[in-house]
Amino acid sequence: MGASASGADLRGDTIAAVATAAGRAALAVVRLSGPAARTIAARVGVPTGLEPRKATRARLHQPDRPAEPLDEAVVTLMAAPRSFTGEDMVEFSVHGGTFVSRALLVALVAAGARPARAGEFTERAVLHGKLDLLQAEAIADLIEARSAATHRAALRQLGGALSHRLGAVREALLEVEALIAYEIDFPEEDDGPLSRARTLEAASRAGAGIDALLATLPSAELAREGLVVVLAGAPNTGKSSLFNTLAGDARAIVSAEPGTTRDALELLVDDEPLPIRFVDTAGLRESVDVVERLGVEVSLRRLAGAHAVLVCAADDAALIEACEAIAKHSTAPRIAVRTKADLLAEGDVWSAPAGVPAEFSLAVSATTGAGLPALREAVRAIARTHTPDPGEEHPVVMRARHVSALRTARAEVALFAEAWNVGSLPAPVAGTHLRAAVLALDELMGGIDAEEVLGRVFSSFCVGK
Ligand SMILES: Nc1nc2c(ncn2[C@@H]2O[C@H](COP(=O)(O)OP(=O)(O)OP(=O)(O)O)[C@@H](O)[C@H]2O)c(=O)[nH]1
Ligand SMILES: [Mg+2]
Repeated sequence: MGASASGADLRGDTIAAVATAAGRAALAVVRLSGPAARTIAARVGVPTGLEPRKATRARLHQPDRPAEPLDEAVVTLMAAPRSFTGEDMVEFSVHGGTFVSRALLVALVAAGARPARAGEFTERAVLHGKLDLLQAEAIADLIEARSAATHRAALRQLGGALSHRLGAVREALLEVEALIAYEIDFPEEDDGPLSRARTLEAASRAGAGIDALLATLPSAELAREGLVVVLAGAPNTGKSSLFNTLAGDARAIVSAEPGTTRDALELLVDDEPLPIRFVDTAGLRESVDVVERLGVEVSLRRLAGAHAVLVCAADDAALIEACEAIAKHSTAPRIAVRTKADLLAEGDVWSAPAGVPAEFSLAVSATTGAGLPALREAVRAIARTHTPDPGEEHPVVMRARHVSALRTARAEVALFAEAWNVGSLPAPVAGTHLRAAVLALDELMGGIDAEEVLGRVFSSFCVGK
């Protein structure tokens, strides 16, 4: 395994890397992992006989040259197998910035370590059975997380929720295999239709388990991409101004000239239960201007993909009209937004006109910020209709790798059920589909010696992780 691109040498190799991002910072972390970790650490000044898990101060120096200091650091030994990688690990908290950590890495390499490849620490954790492959991917997702929703999904996967669900599906498949093995071995003890039905029932349970996981794809995508909320309406109704207020920044050009916005602008705002992707679009009208017409086409396209629409208009009659017009282009829930509420007569409390064809109605002012909390709340209410009950443990499939393995497994289960149902194939042949399904799941969880899979997964990791 040691010669391959992905397989770590589980015996000889000790790896080192800077685990924190380069740049000006108070601290940086350098990690060392492998059987020679203690010896190599000692060569750069770490006291010998460190007590595991106890932070110890050390005066680090060039290998075997105490007169050439590197840094005053805090060093912690995690002894095998109770470490992240399952090997002896030494973690150095050194002073931040780019120089000290790089110099220590060079010193560690001079003392006998090898610079780690991207994701190699986590790969070792997988190879030592500390994590399965799905949990390892969850670490990468956790590092990449940009919203509370993706953070939550990654933590759930790291906690083993997805592995657990897949394990249950795998168990169901093994049960089917056991049932047909019994038939193959003892054909004379034919239980007839009863055992055939039992086998099919177990296969359909496994199939349903896979379907349930595949059904989480849209919610995983929403967590990553955000709920798409399109601001739409006639020109000059204040869409871009509202967009800017939501962004807290002058992102879109605003002017008293109708037809200002041409291209769609996007803004991703983290929120609960989902991040929100606000999209400002060109005002909808018939125009002779070619560019504006193209802009309107973009608006209509974005409307078709919206999860919710903020229908903007600056007076009540126009608001009703705009809601009706938008309904032709989007079936998503509408929030009727009466814009420029600061222009209402003083003391006037706006109430939605009767029969406005929208799920929510409210008045906002981009100028004063009035009505924005209600708008955010209405958007949240729509987001909640797209998320499962937060009280439940819902693992989701996040990656193309998961989807493709699950689809393979699902197709094989279906092929098995079909062959079994019509009795067209002898049991051992039908059983090959079950094996293929189990193998797809094993590859997904990293349960088999799949170096290629490991290589593919870990190449996208950060160095030092
Ligand atoms: N008083 C007041 N004026 C506003 C408000 N929002 C926008 N306006 C004004 O309305 C005009 C149009 O604003 P925009 O935000 O460019 O409108 P738009 O809907 O994006 O227009 P198009 O891009 O042309 O479709 C500008 O003169 C803004 O200053 C508001 O809340 N109060
Ligand atoms: Mg605009």
